[in-house]
Amino acid sequence: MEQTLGLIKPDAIAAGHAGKIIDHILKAGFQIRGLKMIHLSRTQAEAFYAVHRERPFFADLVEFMTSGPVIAFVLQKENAVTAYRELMGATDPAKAAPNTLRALYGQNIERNAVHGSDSVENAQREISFFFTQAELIPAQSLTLSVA
Ligand code: 3AN
Repeated sequence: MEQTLGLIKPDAIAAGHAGKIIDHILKAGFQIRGLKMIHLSRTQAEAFYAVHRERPFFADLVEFMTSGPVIAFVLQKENAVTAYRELMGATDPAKAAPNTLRALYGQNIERNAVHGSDSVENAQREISFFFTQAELIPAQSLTLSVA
């Protein structure tokens, strides 16, 4: 089963949207294998977004991503990378399809509420950026047996 790395960004946490975003993700059938809240240092944010180092928005992006805590999570589902990108919607909330996380909770192309890995390869890199293998819950522990 495929895994992907998601983030709830500082704007959505500050606006009180974290609970609704997690609820939306669970209702879409994703399992959460790991979850933590972390306030990224400048060094961590620069490393996480290193591929965008040369882009004009890089300094602002790092500033924003270190302005408050983020919630990081590992999601599991069939085709999790693509499925979660679809649930998030386009990078620019104004262009995101109705009822996607960014259409519902994003403010603009930078403060767009959530992040999701864009490939299986990047998902593995981003998961290990935030989580050790020991911090991830084994899939079989996520199936509740309710008496
Ligand atoms: P996505 O998050 O949809 O994969 P990327 O990887 O192109 O989009 O961009 C990473 C992050 O950089 C975005 N989530 C957004 O916060 C920020 N960003 C992207 N494009 C712009 C832009 N033109 N102006 C400001 N910030 C941007």
